[in-house]
Amino acid sequence: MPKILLTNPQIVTSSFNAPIGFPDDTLIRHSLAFLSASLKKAGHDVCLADLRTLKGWSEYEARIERENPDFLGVTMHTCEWEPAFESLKRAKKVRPNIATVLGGIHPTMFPEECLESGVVDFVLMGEGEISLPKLVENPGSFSPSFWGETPNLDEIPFEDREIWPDYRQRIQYPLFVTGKDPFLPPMVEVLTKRGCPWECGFCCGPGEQNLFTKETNGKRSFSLRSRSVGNVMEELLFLYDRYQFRSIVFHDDQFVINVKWVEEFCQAMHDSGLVKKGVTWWSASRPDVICKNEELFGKMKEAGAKMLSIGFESFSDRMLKWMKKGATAEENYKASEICKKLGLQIYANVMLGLPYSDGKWYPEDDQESVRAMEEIKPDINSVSFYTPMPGSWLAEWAVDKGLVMNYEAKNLGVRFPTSARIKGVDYEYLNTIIPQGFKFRSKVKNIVKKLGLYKLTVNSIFLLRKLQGVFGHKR
Ligand code: B12
Repeated sequence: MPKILLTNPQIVTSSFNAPIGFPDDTLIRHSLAFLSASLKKAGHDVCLADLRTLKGWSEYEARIERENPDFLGVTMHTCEWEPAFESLKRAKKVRPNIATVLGGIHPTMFPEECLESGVVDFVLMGEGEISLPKLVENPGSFSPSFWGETPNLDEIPFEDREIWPDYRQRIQYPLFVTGKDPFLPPMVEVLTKRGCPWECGFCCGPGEQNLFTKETNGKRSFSLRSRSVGNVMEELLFLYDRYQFRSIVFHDDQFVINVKWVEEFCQAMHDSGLVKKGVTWWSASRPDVICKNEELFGKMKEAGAKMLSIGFESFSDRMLKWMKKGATAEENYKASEICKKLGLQIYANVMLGLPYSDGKWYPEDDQESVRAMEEIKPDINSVSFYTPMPGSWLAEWAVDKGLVMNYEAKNLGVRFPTSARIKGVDYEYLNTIIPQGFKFRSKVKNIVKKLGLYKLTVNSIFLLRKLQGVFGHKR
Protein backbone atom coordinates (compact mmCIF):
# COMPACT_ATOMS: atom_id res chain seq x y z
CA MET A 1 0.00 0.00 0.00
CA PRO A 2 1.34 3.46 -0.87
CA LYS A 3 2.29 5.80 1.94
CA ILE A 4 1.10 9.40 1.97
CA LEU A 5 2.46 12.33 3.94
CA LEU A 6 0.05 15.23 4.45
CA THR A 7 1.57 18.68 4.97
CA ASN A 8 0.01 21.62 6.78
CA PRO A 9 1.90 24.75 5.61
CA GLN A 10 0.21 27.01 8.21
CA ILE A 11 3.24 29.13 9.17
CA VAL A 12 2.09 32.49 7.83
CA THR A 13 -0.50 33.20 10.50
CA SER A 14 1.51 30.94 12.83
CA SER A 15 5.22 29.95 12.73
CA PHE A 16 7.63 27.05 12.91
CA ASN A 17 7.98 25.71 16.45
CA ALA A 18 4.72 27.38 17.53
CA PRO A 19 3.62 27.05 21.15
CA ILE A 20 0.16 25.62 21.71
CA GLY A 21 -2.14 28.36 22.98
CA PHE A 22 -3.61 30.85 20.53
CA PRO A 23 -5.95 29.70 17.72
CA ASP A 24 -3.65 29.88 14.70
CA ASP A 25 -0.94 27.95 16.56
CA THR A 26 -3.26 25.38 18.07
CA LEU A 27 -6.29 24.43 15.98
CA ILE A 28 -6.08 21.34 13.82
CA ARG A 29 -6.66 21.59 10.08
CA HIS A 30 -10.06 20.11 9.23
CA SER A 31 -9.17 19.40 5.58
CA LEU A 32 -6.24 17.17 6.53
CA ALA A 33 -8.15 15.50 9.37
CA PHE A 34 -10.95 14.57 6.92
CA LEU A 35 -8.52 13.39 4.24
CA SER A 36 -6.49 11.32 6.67
CA ALA A 37 -9.64 9.56 7.91
CA SER A 38 -10.68 8.65 4.35
CA LEU A 39 -7.19 7.52 3.37
CA LYS A 40 -6.94 5.34 6.46
CA LYS A 41 -10.39 3.88 5.82
CA ALA A 42 -9.16 2.87 2.36
CA GLY A 43 -6.23 1.11 4.05
CA HIS A 44 -3.44 3.62 3.34
CA ASP A 45 -0.53 4.48 5.55
CA VAL A 46 -0.84 8.20 6.42
CA CYS A 47 1.46 10.56 8.33
CA LEU A 48 1.43 14.28 9.00
CA ALA A 49 3.97 17.08 8.77
CA ASP A 50 2.45 20.14 10.41
CA LEU A 51 5.08 22.84 9.85
CA ARG A 52 3.96 24.57 13.06
CA THR A 53 5.31 21.63 15.05
CA LEU A 54 8.71 21.50 13.32
CA LYS A 55 11.79 23.59 14.06
CA GLY A 56 12.39 24.61 10.45
CA TRP A 57 12.87 23.45 6.87
CA SER A 58 15.77 21.13 7.66
CA GLU A 59 13.56 19.19 10.08
CA TYR A 60 10.92 19.00 7.32
CA GLU A 61 13.46 17.56 4.88
CA ALA A 62 14.64 15.08 7.50
CA ARG A 63 11.02 14.04 8.02
CA ILE A 64 10.54 13.38 4.30
CA GLU A 65 13.72 11.31 4.27
CA ARG A 66 12.72 9.33 7.32
CA GLU A 67 9.08 8.68 6.34
CA ASN A 68 9.95 8.11 2.67
CA PRO A 69 6.36 8.56 1.43
CA ASP A 70 5.19 7.68 -2.09
CA PHE A 71 2.81 10.65 -2.11
CA LEU A 72 2.91 14.13 -0.67
CA GLY A 73 -0.43 15.91 -0.19
CA VAL A 74 -0.35 19.62 0.60
CA THR A 75 -3.33 21.77 1.57
CA MET A 76 -3.31 25.46 0.75
CA HIS A 77 -5.09 28.74 1.38
CA THR A 78 -4.01 31.72 -0.72
CA CYS A 79 -1.89 33.24 2.05
CA GLU A 80 0.05 29.97 2.34
CA TRP A 81 1.45 30.14 -1.18
CA GLU A 82 5.09 30.50 -0.11
CA PRO A 83 5.34 27.75 2.52
CA ALA A 84 3.12 25.41 0.48
CA PHE A 85 5.37 25.61 -2.58
CA GLU A 86 8.52 25.54 -0.47
CA SER A 87 7.32 22.28 1.10
CA LEU A 88 6.68 20.82 -2.37
CA LYS A 89 10.08 21.95 -3.69
CA ARG A 90 11.94 20.55 -0.71
CA ALA A 91 10.13 17.22 -0.92
CA LYS A 92 11.03 16.89 -4.60
CA LYS A 93 14.66 17.75 -3.80
CA VAL A 94 14.93 15.11 -1.08
CA ARG A 95 12.88 12.42 -2.89
CA PRO A 96 12.79 13.22 -6.63
CA ASN A 97 10.37 10.33 -7.27
CA ILE A 98 7.74 11.47 -4.82
CA ALA A 99 4.34 12.20 -6.39
CA THR A 100 2.77 15.46 -5.23
CA VAL A 101 -0.85 16.56 -5.00
CA LEU A 102 -2.11 19.96 -4.00
CA GLY A 103 -5.64 20.79 -2.84
CA GLY A 104 -7.72 23.44 -1.08
CA ILE A 105 -9.49 26.63 -2.07
CA HIS A 106 -6.58 28.36 -3.81
CA PRO A 107 -5.57 25.43 -6.06
CA THR A 108 -9.28 24.92 -6.85
CA MET A 109 -9.55 28.51 -8.08
CA PHE A 110 -6.16 28.63 -9.82
CA PRO A 111 -5.12 25.09 -10.85
CA GLU A 112 -3.04 26.14 -13.88
CA GLU A 113 -0.98 28.59 -11.86
CA CYS A 114 -0.19 25.81 -9.39
CA LEU A 115 0.77 23.28 -12.06
CA GLU A 116 3.10 25.81 -13.73
CA SER A 117 5.34 25.68 -10.66
CA GLY A 118 6.76 22.37 -11.91
CA VAL A 119 6.67 20.80 -8.44
CA VAL A 120 2.99 19.85 -8.46
CA ASP A 121 2.04 16.62 -10.24
CA PHE A 122 -1.68 16.81 -9.49
CA VAL A 123 -4.16 19.46 -8.46
CA LEU A 124 -7.32 18.03 -6.92
CA MET A 125 -10.05 20.62 -7.29
CA GLY A 126 -12.99 20.53 -4.91
CA GLU A 127 -13.34 18.00 -2.12
CA GLY A 128 -10.87 15.18 -1.63
CA GLU A 129 -12.34 12.46 0.59
CA ILE A 130 -13.47 10.13 -2.21
CA SER A 131 -10.92 10.86 -4.93
CA LEU A 132 -7.64 11.22 -3.03
CA PRO A 133 -7.57 7.53 -1.97
CA LYS A 134 -8.29 6.61 -5.63
CA LEU A 135 -5.49 8.86 -6.89
CA VAL A 136 -3.00 7.34 -4.47
CA GLU A 137 -3.94 3.83 -5.61
CA ASN A 138 -3.84 4.54 -9.32
CA PRO A 139 -2.20 7.87 -10.23
CA GLY A 140 -1.83 6.87 -13.89
CA SER A 141 -5.57 7.15 -14.47
CA PHE A 142 -5.80 10.83 -13.47
CA SER A 143 -5.02 13.97 -15.44
CA PRO A 144 -2.86 16.71 -13.83
CA SER A 145 -5.89 18.68 -12.69
CA PHE A 146 -9.18 16.99 -11.91
CA TRP A 147 -12.32 17.42 -9.82
CA GLY A 148 -12.75 15.37 -6.69
CA GLU A 149 -16.04 13.48 -6.40
CA THR A 150 -18.53 15.26 -4.17
CA PRO A 151 -19.08 13.38 -0.92
CA ASN A 152 -22.32 12.86 0.96
CA LEU A 153 -21.21 14.27 4.33
CA ASP A 154 -22.96 11.52 6.30
CA GLU A 155 -21.05 8.87 4.41
CA ILE A 156 -17.47 9.98 5.04
CA PRO A 157 -15.61 9.01 8.21
CA PHE A 158 -15.29 11.46 11.12
CA GLU A 159 -12.18 13.64 11.15
CA ASP A 160 -8.97 11.87 12.17
CA ARG A 161 -8.04 14.35 14.91
CA GLU A 162 -5.33 12.21 16.42
CA ILE A 163 -3.16 12.42 13.34
CA TRP A 164 -1.97 15.32 15.53
CA PRO A 165 -0.26 13.13 18.14
CA ASP A 166 -0.63 15.94 20.70
CA TYR A 167 -4.37 16.44 19.99
CA ARG A 168 -5.27 15.90 23.66
CA GLN A 169 -2.98 18.79 24.61
CA ARG A 170 -4.23 21.00 21.79
CA ILE A 171 -7.77 20.89 23.16
CA GLN A 172 -6.72 21.75 26.69
CA TYR A 173 -6.52 25.48 26.07
CA PRO A 174 -9.45 27.85 26.38
CA LEU A 175 -9.31 29.67 23.08
CA PHE A 176 -11.14 32.86 23.95
CA VAL A 177 -9.04 33.36 27.01
CA THR A 178 -9.43 37.14 26.95
CA GLY A 179 -13.12 37.17 27.90
CA LYS A 180 -14.27 37.36 31.52
CA ASP A 181 -15.92 33.99 31.22
CA PRO A 182 -13.80 32.00 28.75
CA PHE A 183 -14.72 28.77 27.07
CA LEU A 184 -13.70 25.87 29.22
CA PRO A 185 -11.30 23.27 27.93
CA PRO A 186 -11.23 20.62 26.63
CA MET A 187 -12.65 22.26 23.51
CA VAL A 188 -13.37 20.44 20.25
CA GLU A 189 -13.97 21.99 16.82
CA VAL A 190 -16.63 20.52 14.61
CA LEU A 191 -18.03 21.22 11.13
CA THR A 192 -21.70 20.56 10.40
CA LYS A 193 -21.88 21.70 6.78
CA ARG A 194 -19.95 22.95 3.74
CA GLY A 195 -20.55 26.20 1.90
CA CYS A 196 -22.23 29.55 2.47
CA PRO A 197 -25.12 30.87 0.34
CA TRP A 198 -24.53 34.60 0.99
CA GLU A 199 -22.37 36.65 -1.34
CA CYS A 200 -20.51 39.27 0.68
CA GLY A 201 -18.15 41.15 -1.62
CA PHE A 202 -15.06 40.97 0.62
CA CYS A 203 -15.26 37.21 1.17
CA CYS A 204 -13.82 34.52 -1.04
CA GLY A 205 -17.40 33.29 -1.37
CA PRO A 206 -17.28 32.73 -5.12
CA GLY A 207 -14.15 30.64 -4.46
CA GLU A 208 -16.01 28.60 -1.88
CA GLN A 209 -19.07 28.25 -4.10
CA ASN A 210 -16.68 26.94 -6.74
CA LEU A 211 -15.10 24.52 -4.27
CA PHE A 212 -18.19 22.96 -2.71
CA THR A 213 -19.89 21.87 -5.92
CA LYS A 214 -21.56 18.95 -7.60
CA GLU A 215 -21.69 17.93 -11.23
CA THR A 216 -25.00 17.53 -13.05
CA ASN A 217 -25.18 16.96 -16.83
CA GLY A 218 -21.54 17.96 -17.24
CA LYS A 219 -22.01 21.26 -15.38
CA ARG A 220 -20.68 22.11 -11.94
CA SER A 221 -22.79 24.14 -9.58
CA PHE A 222 -22.63 25.23 -5.95
CA SER A 223 -23.73 22.51 -3.55
CA LEU A 224 -24.44 23.66 -0.03
CA ARG A 225 -24.49 20.49 2.05
CA SER A 226 -25.20 19.70 5.64
CA ARG A 227 -24.56 16.65 7.75
CA SER A 228 -27.69 15.20 9.34
CA VAL A 229 -28.27 16.16 12.96
CA GLY A 230 -27.96 12.45 13.81
CA ASN A 231 -24.51 12.24 12.20
CA VAL A 232 -23.28 15.37 14.01
CA MET A 233 -24.59 14.07 17.35
CA GLU A 234 -22.94 10.70 16.77
CA GLU A 235 -19.59 12.45 16.35
CA LEU A 236 -20.19 14.72 19.36
CA LEU A 237 -21.01 11.74 21.60
CA PHE A 238 -17.98 9.86 20.28
CA LEU A 239 -15.82 12.91 21.06
CA TYR A 240 -17.40 13.37 24.47
CA ASP A 241 -16.72 9.78 25.33
CA ARG A 242 -13.11 10.13 24.28
CA TYR A 243 -12.19 13.63 25.50
CA GLN A 244 -14.95 14.75 27.92
CA PHE A 245 -14.94 18.15 26.22
CA ARG A 246 -16.66 21.09 27.90
CA SER A 247 -16.99 23.35 24.89
CA ILE A 248 -17.44 23.11 21.13
CA VAL A 249 -16.48 25.50 18.35
CA PHE A 250 -18.66 25.05 15.27
CA HIS A 251 -16.43 26.18 12.44
CA ASP A 252 -19.11 26.46 9.74
CA ASP A 253 -19.11 29.76 7.84
CA GLN A 254 -22.64 30.25 9.17
CA PHE A 255 -24.31 28.04 11.76
CA VAL A 256 -27.87 29.18 11.08
CA ILE A 257 -28.77 28.57 7.45
CA ASN A 258 -31.58 26.07 7.86
CA VAL A 259 -33.79 27.01 10.83
CA LYS A 260 -35.40 23.55 11.09
CA TRP A 261 -31.98 21.89 11.23
CA VAL A 262 -30.90 24.16 14.09
CA GLU A 263 -34.12 23.50 16.03
CA GLU A 264 -33.64 19.76 15.63
CA PHE A 265 -30.02 20.11 16.69
CA CYS A 266 -30.94 22.08 19.85
CA GLN A 267 -33.41 19.39 20.83
CA ALA A 268 -30.80 16.70 20.20
CA MET A 269 -28.32 18.54 22.45
CA HIS A 270 -30.88 18.34 25.29
CA ASP A 271 -31.80 14.71 24.54
CA SER A 272 -28.15 13.64 24.44
CA GLY A 273 -27.51 14.95 27.93
CA LEU A 274 -24.71 17.26 26.73
CA VAL A 275 -26.63 20.38 27.85
CA LYS A 276 -27.09 18.92 31.34
CA LYS A 277 -23.36 18.21 31.46
CA GLY A 278 -22.75 21.96 30.99
CA VAL A 279 -21.32 21.79 27.46
CA THR A 280 -21.22 25.25 25.82
CA TRP A 281 -20.69 26.20 22.20
CA TRP A 282 -19.52 28.92 19.84
CA SER A 283 -20.76 29.49 16.30
CA ALA A 284 -20.95 32.19 13.63
CA SER A 285 -24.12 34.09 12.69
CA ARG A 286 -25.21 37.08 10.66
CA PRO A 287 -26.90 40.15 12.23
CA ASP A 288 -29.92 39.97 9.87
CA VAL A 289 -30.39 36.27 10.66
CA ILE A 290 -30.28 36.97 14.41
CA CYS A 291 -32.90 39.74 14.02
CA LYS A 292 -35.22 37.51 12.01
CA ASN A 293 -34.94 34.52 14.34
CA GLU A 294 -34.83 35.83 17.90
CA GLU A 295 -36.77 32.85 19.24
CA LEU A 296 -34.40 30.39 17.60
CA PHE A 297 -31.39 32.11 19.18
CA GLY A 298 -33.16 31.81 22.52
CA LYS A 299 -33.43 28.05 21.93
CA MET A 300 -29.75 27.96 20.98
CA LYS A 301 -28.83 29.68 24.25
CA GLU A 302 -30.92 27.11 26.14
CA ALA A 303 -29.08 24.34 24.28
CA GLY A 304 -25.66 25.61 25.40
CA ALA A 305 -24.79 28.35 22.89
CA LYS A 306 -22.53 30.79 24.69
CA MET A 307 -20.90 33.05 22.14
CA LEU A 308 -21.78 34.18 18.63
CA SER A 309 -19.18 35.35 16.18
CA ILE A 310 -21.02 38.09 14.29
CA GLY A 311 -19.83 39.62 11.04
CA PHE A 312 -20.96 43.24 11.59
CA GLU A 313 -18.21 44.45 9.22
CA SER A 314 -19.33 48.10 9.27
CA PHE A 315 -21.88 50.35 10.95
CA SER A 316 -22.18 52.61 7.92
CA ASP A 317 -25.17 51.71 5.76
CA ARG A 318 -23.60 52.88 2.53
CA MET A 319 -20.54 50.71 3.17
CA LEU A 320 -22.69 47.69 4.08
CA LYS A 321 -24.62 48.16 0.85
CA TRP A 322 -21.46 48.59 -1.19
CA MET A 323 -19.86 45.41 0.17
CA LYS A 324 -23.17 43.53 -0.45
CA LYS A 325 -23.38 42.42 3.15
CA GLY A 326 -27.15 42.08 3.02
CA ALA A 327 -27.60 43.56 6.51
CA THR A 328 -28.05 47.11 7.80
CA ALA A 329 -26.48 49.13 10.62
CA GLU A 330 -29.84 49.02 12.39
CA GLU A 331 -29.80 45.21 12.24
CA ASN A 332 -26.26 45.28 13.66
CA TYR A 333 -27.44 47.23 16.70
CA LYS A 334 -30.61 45.19 17.07
CA ALA A 335 -28.72 41.87 16.82
CA SER A 336 -26.38 43.05 19.60
CA GLU A 337 -29.36 43.95 21.79
CA ILE A 338 -30.92 40.54 21.20
CA CYS A 339 -27.67 38.80 22.16
CA LYS A 340 -27.37 40.88 25.33
CA LYS A 341 -30.97 40.18 26.22
CA LEU A 342 -30.50 36.44 25.69
CA GLY A 343 -27.15 36.39 27.49
CA LEU A 344 -25.17 35.37 24.41
CA GLN A 345 -21.59 36.68 24.32
CA ILE A 346 -20.58 38.64 21.22
CA TYR A 347 -17.41 38.09 19.21
CA ALA A 348 -17.60 41.14 16.95
CA ASN A 349 -15.94 41.18 13.55
CA VAL A 350 -15.47 44.64 12.09
CA MET A 351 -13.48 45.65 9.05
CA LEU A 352 -11.84 49.05 8.62
CA GLY A 353 -10.03 50.59 5.65
CA LEU A 354 -12.38 49.53 2.85
CA PRO A 355 -12.61 52.08 0.02
CA TYR A 356 -16.05 53.13 -1.23
CA SER A 357 -17.39 52.58 -4.77
CA ASP A 358 -15.70 55.80 -6.02
CA GLY A 359 -12.34 54.35 -4.97
CA LYS A 360 -11.98 56.79 -2.08
CA TRP A 361 -11.70 55.94 1.60
CA TYR A 362 -13.93 57.92 3.93
CA PRO A 363 -12.68 57.97 7.56
CA GLU A 364 -16.13 58.90 8.87
CA ASP A 365 -17.47 55.43 7.95
CA ASP A 366 -14.78 53.76 10.04
CA GLN A 367 -15.18 56.29 12.85
CA GLU A 368 -18.83 55.28 13.01
CA SER A 369 -17.91 51.58 13.24
CA VAL A 370 -15.41 52.21 16.04
CA ARG A 371 -17.94 54.38 17.90
CA ALA A 372 -20.56 51.63 17.56
CA MET A 373 -18.14 49.05 18.96
CA GLU A 374 -17.51 51.32 21.96
CA GLU A 375 -21.26 51.52 22.47
CA ILE A 376 -21.96 47.81 22.05
CA LYS A 377 -18.94 46.72 24.10
CA PRO A 378 -18.68 43.20 22.64
CA ASP A 379 -17.06 40.48 24.73
CA ILE A 380 -14.39 40.10 22.06
CA ASN A 381 -13.41 42.82 19.62
CA SER A 382 -12.03 41.46 16.38
CA VAL A 383 -11.11 44.46 14.29
CA SER A 384 -9.14 44.00 11.11
CA PHE A 385 -8.10 46.04 8.10
CA TYR A 386 -9.69 45.13 4.79
CA THR A 387 -7.52 42.62 2.90
CA PRO A 388 -8.30 42.06 -0.78
CA MET A 389 -8.86 38.33 -1.18
CA PRO A 390 -8.35 36.78 -4.65
CA GLY A 391 -11.61 35.23 -5.78
CA SER A 392 -13.78 37.95 -4.22
CA TRP A 393 -15.37 40.57 -6.46
CA LEU A 394 -14.25 43.46 -4.22
CA ALA A 395 -10.61 42.39 -4.64
CA GLU A 396 -10.99 42.20 -8.42
CA TRP A 397 -12.56 45.66 -8.42
CA ALA A 398 -9.81 47.11 -6.20
CA VAL A 399 -7.06 45.59 -8.38
CA ASP A 400 -8.70 46.98 -11.54
CA LYS A 401 -8.90 50.41 -9.94
CA GLY A 402 -5.17 50.24 -9.10
CA LEU A 403 -5.95 50.56 -5.40
CA VAL A 404 -4.11 47.51 -4.10
CA MET A 405 -0.67 48.17 -2.66
CA ASN A 406 0.40 44.70 -1.74
CA TYR A 407 -1.23 41.75 -3.45
CA GLU A 408 1.45 39.19 -2.67
CA ALA A 409 -0.13 35.99 -1.38
CA LYS A 410 1.78 36.05 1.90
CA ASN A 411 0.23 39.43 2.75
CA LEU A 412 -3.30 38.18 2.31
CA GLY A 413 -3.56 36.31 5.57
CA VAL A 414 -2.54 38.74 8.25
CA ARG A 415 -5.46 39.01 10.61
CA PHE A 416 -3.93 41.73 12.78
CA PRO A 417 -3.83 45.24 11.40
CA THR A 418 -0.13 45.79 10.89
CA SER A 419 0.47 46.59 7.23
CA ALA A 420 -0.91 48.91 4.55
CA ARG A 421 -3.10 47.35 1.84
CA ILE A 422 -5.15 49.98 0.04
CA LYS A 423 -4.02 53.27 -1.53
CA GLY A 424 -5.52 56.34 0.10
CA VAL A 425 -6.25 54.68 3.46
CA ASP A 426 -4.56 56.40 6.40
CA TYR A 427 -3.47 53.35 8.40
CA GLU A 428 -1.58 55.43 10.94
CA TYR A 429 -4.82 57.21 11.74
CA LEU A 430 -6.79 53.94 11.83
CA ASN A 431 -4.26 52.57 14.29
CA THR A 432 -5.08 55.46 16.60
CA ILE A 433 -8.82 54.80 16.55
CA ILE A 434 -9.05 51.00 16.76
CA PRO A 435 -10.18 49.77 20.18
CA GLN A 436 -7.24 50.22 22.53
CA GLY A 437 -7.42 46.83 24.24
CA PHE A 438 -7.16 45.12 20.88
CA LYS A 439 -4.29 47.30 19.72
CA PHE A 440 -2.44 46.81 22.99
CA ARG A 441 -2.77 43.01 22.80
CA SER A 442 -1.47 42.90 19.20
CA LYS A 443 1.50 45.08 20.11
CA VAL A 444 2.43 43.05 23.17
CA LYS A 445 2.09 39.82 21.17
CA ASN A 446 4.50 41.12 18.49
CA ILE A 447 7.08 42.35 21.01
CA VAL A 448 6.95 39.12 23.01
CA LYS A 449 7.37 37.10 19.79
CA LYS A 450 10.38 39.19 18.75
CA LEU A 451 11.99 38.65 22.15
CA GLY A 452 11.54 34.88 21.78
CA LEU A 453 9.36 34.81 24.92
CA TYR A 454 6.08 33.79 23.27
CA LYS A 455 5.94 30.20 24.52
CA LEU A 456 6.84 31.25 28.07
CA THR A 457 4.24 34.04 28.03
CA VAL A 458 1.44 31.81 26.70
CA ASN A 459 2.17 29.17 29.34
CA SER A 460 2.32 31.79 32.11
CA ILE A 461 -1.05 33.30 31.08
CA PHE A 462 -2.70 29.90 31.19
CA LEU A 463 -1.09 29.03 34.51
CA LEU A 464 -2.33 32.32 35.94
CA ARG A 465 -5.85 31.72 34.65
CA LYS A 466 -5.75 28.25 36.20
CA LEU A 467 -4.62 29.64 39.56
CA GLN A 468 -7.43 32.21 39.36
CA GLY A 469 -9.80 29.25 39.10
CA VAL A 470 -11.04 30.40 35.69
CA PHE A 471 -11.12 26.84 34.36
CA GLY A 472 -13.05 25.54 37.31
CA HIS A 473 -16.44 27.22 37.05
CA LYS A 474 -19.47 26.16 35.09
CA ARG A 475 -21.65 28.02 32.65
C1 B12 B 1 -12.75 27.50 10.03
C2 B12 B 1 -11.99 28.44 9.14
C3 B12 B 1 -10.86 29.06 9.65
C4 B12 B 1 -10.26 28.69 10.99
C5 B12 B 1 -9.48 27.38 10.76
C6 B12 B 1 -9.66 26.48 11.91
C7 B12 B 1 -9.23 25.08 11.61
N1 B12 B 1 -9.24 24.31 12.63
O1 B12 B 1 -8.91 24.68 10.50
C8 B12 B 1 -9.35 29.91 11.32
C9 B12 B 1 -10.10 30.89 12.17
C10 B12 B 1 -8.04 29.59 12.00
C11 B12 B 1 -9.17 30.49 9.91
C12 B12 B 1 -8.17 31.35 9.59
C13 B12 B 1 -8.05 31.95 8.36
N2 B12 B 1 -8.93 31.89 7.34
CO1 B12 B 1 -10.42 30.69 7.29
N3 B12 B 1 -11.92 29.57 7.06
C14 B12 B 1 -12.45 28.69 7.82
C15 B12 B 1 -13.66 28.05 7.11
C16 B12 B 1 -14.93 28.71 7.62
C17 B12 B 1 -13.74 26.55 7.23
C18 B12 B 1 -12.46 25.81 6.82
C19 B12 B 1 -12.73 24.34 6.75
O2 B12 B 1 -12.35 23.61 7.64
N4 B12 B 1 -13.48 23.89 5.72
C20 B12 B 1 -13.92 22.53 5.58
C21 B12 B 1 -12.87 21.69 4.88
C22 B12 B 1 -13.27 20.24 4.85
O3 B12 B 1 -12.78 22.19 3.56
P1 B12 B 1 -11.38 22.53 2.88
O4 B12 B 1 -10.44 23.07 3.87
O5 B12 B 1 -11.64 23.32 1.69
O6 B12 B 1 -10.84 21.08 2.45
C23 B12 B 1 -11.44 20.28 1.43
C24 B12 B 1 -10.98 20.62 -0.01
O7 B12 B 1 -10.52 21.93 -0.17
C25 B12 B 1 -9.94 19.61 -0.35
N5 B12 B 1 -8.57 19.82 0.11
C26 B12 B 1 -8.08 20.70 0.99
N6 B12 B 1 -6.75 20.49 1.17
C27 B12 B 1 -6.39 19.47 0.41
C28 B12 B 1 -5.16 18.85 0.22
C29 B12 B 1 -5.08 17.79 -0.66
C30 B12 B 1 -3.76 17.12 -0.84
C31 B12 B 1 -6.22 17.36 -1.39
C32 B12 B 1 -6.10 16.25 -2.35
C33 B12 B 1 -7.46 17.99 -1.21
C34 B12 B 1 -7.53 19.03 -0.30
O8 B12 B 1 -10.42 18.46 0.34
C35 B12 B 1 -10.90 18.88 1.64
C36 B12 B 1 -11.94 17.90 2.11
O9 B12 B 1 -12.98 17.80 1.20
C37 B12 B 1 -13.35 28.44 5.62
C38 B12 B 1 -14.53 28.49 4.70
C39 B12 B 1 -14.95 27.07 4.33
N7 B12 B 1 -16.19 26.76 4.49
O10 B12 B 1 -14.15 26.24 3.92
C40 B12 B 1 -12.60 29.76 5.78
C41 B12 B 1 -11.54 30.13 4.74
C42 B12 B 1 -10.76 28.91 4.38
N8 B12 B 1 -10.68 31.04 5.47
C43 B12 B 1 -10.23 32.01 4.75
C44 B12 B 1 -9.32 33.01 5.21
C45 B12 B 1 -9.12 34.20 4.32
C46 B12 B 1 -8.66 32.87 6.44
C47 B12 B 1 -7.57 33.79 6.99
C48 B12 B 1 -6.59 34.29 5.97
C49 B12 B 1 -8.28 34.92 7.74
C50 B12 B 1 -7.32 35.94 8.34
N9 B12 B 1 -7.29 37.11 7.79
O11 B12 B 1 -6.63 35.66 9.26
C51 B12 B 1 -6.91 32.85 8.01
C52 B12 B 1 -5.80 32.03 7.31
C53 B12 B 1 -5.26 30.91 8.11
C54 B12 B 1 -4.25 30.12 7.32
N10 B12 B 1 -3.08 29.95 7.79
O12 B12 B 1 -4.50 29.65 6.23
C55 B12 B 1 -10.75 31.96 3.33
C56 B12 B 1 -9.64 31.46 2.41
C57 B12 B 1 -9.65 32.17 1.08
C58 B12 B 1 -8.45 31.85 0.27
N11 B12 B 1 -8.50 32.29 -0.95
O13 B12 B 1 -7.50 31.26 0.67
C59 B12 B 1 -11.99 30.99 3.51
C60 B12 B 1 -12.29 30.14 2.29
C61 B12 B 1 -13.19 31.89 3.87
C62 B12 B 1 -13.66 32.75 2.72
N12 B12 B 1 -14.71 32.36 2.04
O14 B12 B 1 -13.09 33.80 2.41
N13 B12 B 1 -10.13 30.04 9.06
